[in-house]
Amino acid sequence: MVYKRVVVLTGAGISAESGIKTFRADDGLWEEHRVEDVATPQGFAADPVLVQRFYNSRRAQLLGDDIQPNAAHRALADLEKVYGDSLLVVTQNIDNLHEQAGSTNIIHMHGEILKMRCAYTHLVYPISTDISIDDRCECCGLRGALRPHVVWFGEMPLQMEEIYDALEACDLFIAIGTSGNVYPAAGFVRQATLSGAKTMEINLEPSAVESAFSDHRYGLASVEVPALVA
Ligand code: BJW
Repeated sequence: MVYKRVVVLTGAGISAESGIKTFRADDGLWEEHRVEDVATPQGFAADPVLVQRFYNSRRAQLLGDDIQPNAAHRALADLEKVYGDSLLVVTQNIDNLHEQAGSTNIIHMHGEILKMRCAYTHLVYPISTDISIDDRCECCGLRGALRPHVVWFGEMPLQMEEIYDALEACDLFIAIGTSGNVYPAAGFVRQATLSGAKTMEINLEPSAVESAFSDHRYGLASVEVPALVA
């Protein structure tokens, strides 16, 4: 591949083969939970214990021995060795599998499950264990102030200015393992197209925005991504 600036958007599908559930599959996370209950500020306000439990269990799973980056994460890390800072991975995933594989130029637009945030001061802290609503926040000393450092529906995704700057400057945009149902990420392909970039979708199946892409590869991310960057 010979491009000057590449932006790769990743979604839950890239981590599926590492053993992390996607959201919208038949056995996905939203089959087990109502989105409104666990992924909105209103859900958190109504039942913080349920929401903390949901994220505590996903954090415990991620920190278990079974979850490792797969060939797709590793292929993107290898690509960064060639492109350096000219390759930006924008992930919607809150896991740390891109980092574990060796990628360093990453934006976690929907946050990171291994961090927590004070709801009042917005200070962000690393976390490796459970968050309980009884925990006191380091910065404000209040109980119940700590929340997962993630972006719920109705909240503004992170580092949007940097992302749009990169989309305006890129000549290749690749989306991997995302259903194209959630905005603003689902709209990035249109921004990249406006910038004159080639656009490619890699997914198990056509996404909700597949017609916006100029190129498509359907199959497992662990097969298609290494094949693309080889
Ligand atoms: C594989 C595979 C394998 C599986 N290999 N592939 C009406 C129109 C437009 C927008 C809105 C609207 N009404 C409301 C909105 C806004 C709303 C929104 O988009 N709602 C939609 C439901 C319509 N968005 C927001 O509220 C966002 N904020 C916002 O818009 O702020 C205002 C703003 C304005 C202007 C500019 C900027 C901002 C915030 C969205 C936050 C989403 N949060 C979540 C939870 C994060 C924390 C957590 O993880 O718990 O993010 S929801 C969930 O969905 C999570 C994901 O990151 C996100 C996307 O899911 P993803 O990754 O696509 O997963 P799946 O499961 O859907 O798809 C997986 C795909 O992989 C499938 O296609 C499989 O086939 C494939 N696959 N195995 C290859 N092995």
